[in-house]
Amino acid sequence: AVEFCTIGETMGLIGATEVGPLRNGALMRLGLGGAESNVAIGIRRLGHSAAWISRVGDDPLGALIVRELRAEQVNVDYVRVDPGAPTGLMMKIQRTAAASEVHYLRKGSAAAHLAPADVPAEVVSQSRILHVTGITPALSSSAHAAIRTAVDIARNAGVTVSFDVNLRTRLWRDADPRPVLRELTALADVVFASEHEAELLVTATDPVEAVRALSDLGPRTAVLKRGAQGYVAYVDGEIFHDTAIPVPVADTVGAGDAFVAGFLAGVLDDMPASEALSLANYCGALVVAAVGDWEGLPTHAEIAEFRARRDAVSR
Ligand code: KDG
Repeated sequence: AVEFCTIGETMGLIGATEVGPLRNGALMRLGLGGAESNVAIGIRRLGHSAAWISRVGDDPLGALIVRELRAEQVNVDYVRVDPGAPTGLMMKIQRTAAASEVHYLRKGSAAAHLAPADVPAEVVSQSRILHVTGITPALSSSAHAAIRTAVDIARNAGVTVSFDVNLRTRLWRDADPRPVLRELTALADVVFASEHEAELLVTATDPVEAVRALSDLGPRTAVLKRGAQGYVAYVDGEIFHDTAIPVPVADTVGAGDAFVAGFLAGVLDDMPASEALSLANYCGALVVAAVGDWEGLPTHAEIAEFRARRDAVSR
């Protein structure tokens, strides 16, 4: 059995290697990215088994994604190769040195065809944590149904359900994301949200009120991810908070996924909340300090080294 499983879309990712608008052309580097598989990689690097459930197209991007995740020792046994639709693609540019911009070519992608039959019930029910995000229900109604199926299986089996709100405005177009995201929050044991996402779901005047209000929707644990300002968390009735660990920022995309991976790995290690949150904070910092959505995800050894030599050169 795998300890952690997640379901969602991973896309090819072409990222500009220079700053500026895309329309003028730019040198691009090909990789991959997807919120859920980013978390799976992070959990795996922290020493736990992880499965990523999805669909990819029968094309080189799909092959690249599966190959790379396998290289990260993420279980890809439950990834279906869909001959009828392409793997999605996302383009990431730095419009200015401080601001990333993401464009999607994912409509009708293989992962948008995810459906309840793609969910391996035995894998989900035998895991300790199922992680889903608010991206998947925005892909299609069958993808929405697939994560509902996974969540129902997990809940019935007593598996911890983790939900990252991950609002992607461009995917919702004219639809109102709130009822769907609120419902998934209510079904989760652990919810992660940015301040903006929390504002969408609950009414609160400060971060502490926001995490309490999110928890009132259902989850025992609610975590507000606040970028450089760090986090505020409500865990089993107790408030925890800290600022982010300061690092030279290379690329902020993926910081949230790294935070989630660190926290959930801490849960799998049965760490007290304060320790799991600290691990999460280090994971966020180390991803922000590296280019790429997931490449900087650390191992425990890398975190220890970073803590020991924050300002020194490691030789
Ligand atoms: O979460 C960071 C990115 O990797 C993620 O945003 C890509 O899955 C992605 C999406 O749908 O935007």
